[in-house]
Amino acid sequence: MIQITGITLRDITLPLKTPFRISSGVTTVRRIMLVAVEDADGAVGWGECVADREPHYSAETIETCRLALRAWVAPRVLGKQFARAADIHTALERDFKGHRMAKAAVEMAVWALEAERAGIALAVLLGGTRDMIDVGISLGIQDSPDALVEQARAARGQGYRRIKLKVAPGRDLDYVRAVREALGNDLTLSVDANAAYRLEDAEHLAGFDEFGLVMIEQPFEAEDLRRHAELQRRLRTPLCLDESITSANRAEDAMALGSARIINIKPGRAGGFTSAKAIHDICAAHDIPVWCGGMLETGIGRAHNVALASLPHFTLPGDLSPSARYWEQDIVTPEWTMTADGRVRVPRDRPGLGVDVNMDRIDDLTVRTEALRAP
Ligand code: OSB
Ligand code: MG
Repeated sequence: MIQITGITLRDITLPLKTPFRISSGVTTVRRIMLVAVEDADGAVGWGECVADREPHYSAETIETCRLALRAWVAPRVLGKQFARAADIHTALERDFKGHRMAKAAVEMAVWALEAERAGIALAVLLGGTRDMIDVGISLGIQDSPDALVEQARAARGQGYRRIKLKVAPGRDLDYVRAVREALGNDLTLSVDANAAYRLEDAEHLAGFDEFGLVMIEQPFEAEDLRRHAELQRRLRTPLCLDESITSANRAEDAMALGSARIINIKPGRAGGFTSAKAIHDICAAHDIPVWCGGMLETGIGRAHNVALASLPHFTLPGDLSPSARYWEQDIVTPEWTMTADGRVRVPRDRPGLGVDVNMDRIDDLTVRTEALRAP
């Protein structure tokens, strides 16, 4: 039995080594809400909320998550007993719509707690089988095609197994063409639009077909499954959905409609590991490849993502860059690293997250703390 006695919300600020620009805006300093869940025996599990300050990626923000965690998540979890972390999902779904990023932060922390208590790796508890995962990099929008070529060249040199280019109207075909021409056809290349286009752009988007991309990620709004299906019928390049995939049912709908041939799974977006595993399973049943996306997480969120990505049907490289790509210093020890041939090792031999949470570092970065306790 897991008896949750406390949930602590800790906001930290952490500057990115280099600003990260996507179609909806630029991030220079990340503000991240970490969640520490404590049980009656004093064991702690860590979670990381993937919501940002502004509702650019989804409707949720750090402040909506804070409200949801305080008002609705915490009361369903605190002082309650759960046989296993998987039961948290049920408790958080009953008559409680949406707020998936808020739910995920606690749900994933409880999975980490259960793994820690059981003395097994989170990856093993989740059903992971792989011990090495292919890593891809997501390159932000640059000021010129030449600048992007330099970034892509450096990424290839570091061994990344797939390079994803963020695109937006006005910064798309010429940028991709420049990278293709400079680095050749062997490079595994994809693009991610973060919903910056509309169906009227279909003909323009068909211009990507000549570059041999492995996928075009989320060209349209999250809700636009039918429009994605219409675009997919007009493109050779596979579409991949990210923002749209908030549940296993949504993934099933997308597959049935033909909205995507590849799916990006982010547990922090989909309400947690139980939901992410269900998306993984339904995609496996439909033979739709999946990969693990990222949200510029710290080493805590990365531990969760690496553990999930070790499940058998994650066959494409994940956005699981090493700590040093994002931060001067991460908040975990050891930091996450990548092999010279672009892979990350799954710490299957260490209990829980597989890395230690660096409390001194977190204390230094903390700008706000809120302790929620059982009544
Ligand atoms: O769409 O995958 C995305 C970062 C912030 C918001 C959305 C996305 C991203 C990334 C970053 O692509 C990937 C990473 O964490 O390295
Ligand atoms: Mg994306």
